[in-house]
Amino acid sequence: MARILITSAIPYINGIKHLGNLVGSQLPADLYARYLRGRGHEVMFICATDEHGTPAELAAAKAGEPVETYCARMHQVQKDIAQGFRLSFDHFGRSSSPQNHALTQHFAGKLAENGLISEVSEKQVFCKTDNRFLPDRYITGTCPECGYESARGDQCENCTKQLDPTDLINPRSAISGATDLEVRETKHLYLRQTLLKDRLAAWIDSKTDWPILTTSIAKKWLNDGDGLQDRGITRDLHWGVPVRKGTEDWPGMEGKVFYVWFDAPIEYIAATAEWANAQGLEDAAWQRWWRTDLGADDVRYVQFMGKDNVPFHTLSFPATIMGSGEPWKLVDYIKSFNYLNYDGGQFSTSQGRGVFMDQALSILPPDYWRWWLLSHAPESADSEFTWENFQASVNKDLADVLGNFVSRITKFCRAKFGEALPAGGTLGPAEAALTAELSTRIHAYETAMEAMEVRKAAAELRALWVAGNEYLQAAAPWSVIKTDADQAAVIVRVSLNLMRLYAVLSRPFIPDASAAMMQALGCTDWDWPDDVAAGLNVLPIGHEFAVADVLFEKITDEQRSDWQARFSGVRS
Ligand code: B3M
Ligand code: ZN
Repeated sequence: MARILITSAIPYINGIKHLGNLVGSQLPADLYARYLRGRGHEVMFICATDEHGTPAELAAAKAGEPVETYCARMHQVQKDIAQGFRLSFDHFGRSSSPQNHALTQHFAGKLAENGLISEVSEKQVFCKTDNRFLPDRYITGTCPECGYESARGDQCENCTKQLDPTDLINPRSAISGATDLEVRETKHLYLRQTLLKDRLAAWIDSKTDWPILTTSIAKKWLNDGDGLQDRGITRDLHWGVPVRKGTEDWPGMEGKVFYVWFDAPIEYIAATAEWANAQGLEDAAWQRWWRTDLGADDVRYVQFMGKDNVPFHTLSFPATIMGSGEPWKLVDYIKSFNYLNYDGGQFSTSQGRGVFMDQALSILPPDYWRWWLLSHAPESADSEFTWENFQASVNKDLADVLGNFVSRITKFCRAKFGEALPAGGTLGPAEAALTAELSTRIHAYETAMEAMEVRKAAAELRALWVAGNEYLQAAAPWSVIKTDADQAAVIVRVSLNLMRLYAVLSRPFIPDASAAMMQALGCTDWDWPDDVAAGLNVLPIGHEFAVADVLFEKITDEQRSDWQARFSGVRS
């Protein structure tokens, strides 16, 4: 049994995420966590809301609420939606937690002790119309790298370059559009990550098994001359973690907070501490996941994120960890994703284009979305959601292949033998061939899952469902029973046991359908089929079951075109 720590990029607090966000981090992380738990490993799966920064302040102001109230409310909203998608976090934390305040201040103090913080008196953009300093992402302008005209002051969405607002050409306030920006003097802390460049480079070079998407982005920003600059880690804002050196005041930094991107990844650790505290456990309970001197040396740590988050996770956060000089766990593997597009364009939170998580759940249960999103995950390239493709996948894979198998075998058994596994007959060559095929395919499924090849895993799972259908079709118990009831009984027993295997194997992808299959089978044995022959013999002769409700309803053409029209425009 291994111990695996899994974190998903933590979603910003303001607003509800769209399906592209979901498939880029939280959902594949959940797939992996569920798979590993299914194999009997010890898993700690962590996510949280990313609550600091100007977007939260502005959204709260717009909602007419104090920012603390707004964040508490939106945290609950996001938590409920995550539950709606069956995201099986061990803890869904909050970056505004006291634990994260303390840890963020602790890391800053250690970095200062180690000579990795400089105090820089700098000129910052102040907007007279808005009467405030403008945080980086609230200044827009043209990217100096690629020419994209709506680049934000912290990062260009188009080419992923990390930016400083003064790099932008033709800058303006993203809050008001005002161009009466002026530069004022203010003091900030900088993380001297350039001093860690060699260590970071050696570390990234040692990660030869990482996906190309991850290492190519990391190396680009590490080696492209100005990629790894020292970065400001404080801001002139009210809402955030107050700047302190550990538990002490930081002279000259009164009234300032840490930059949201400094405290957000630290929340992975803090959320694990929140988990332990919520369970009434000692600090040792979370430290054994994060401190290599306190038991985490045998933990494998895997992060999931969209490609735009890769620079912060391959450079800035590791710089914080390494620079602390303390034995904190560094990530072992970063699984990153490209973008999911929506029906001929892009998902857009600002324009409300596409399907958002709450809307998705309002029209169909979570398994339908989980299956489509995971089986079309944007791994090697961007992928696209279309309603036609969604309808076709659901109707074919879920309804025609898996759903049909389950309905056919349970109904046939009830009609001919009653609602219990029938006696009689012995396994023959067809069952031996099925067992051999399932063994090979389950092995391929496991290999894909362990490599986090999400699409491939989905394809292997589907192939397993197809194999069962083909067996049933060829064995044809509905014909055999006319001449040989014992032989028909064998086919039925094997098929009902196969249904249990499908519940176990499919659970990481479609947990509700798996639970429904198990419930219909009157079974609670979720053991992974390490031995397929034994796995096909778990439900004994005489074991009672009930015919399952329809597992998946087909999506009609009318529904498809209704939804297509409903989600084409702007979210109100
Ligand atoms: N909240 C950006 C995002 O949601 C940011 C991720 C933080 S991960 C520590 O894409
Ligand atoms: Zn750019």
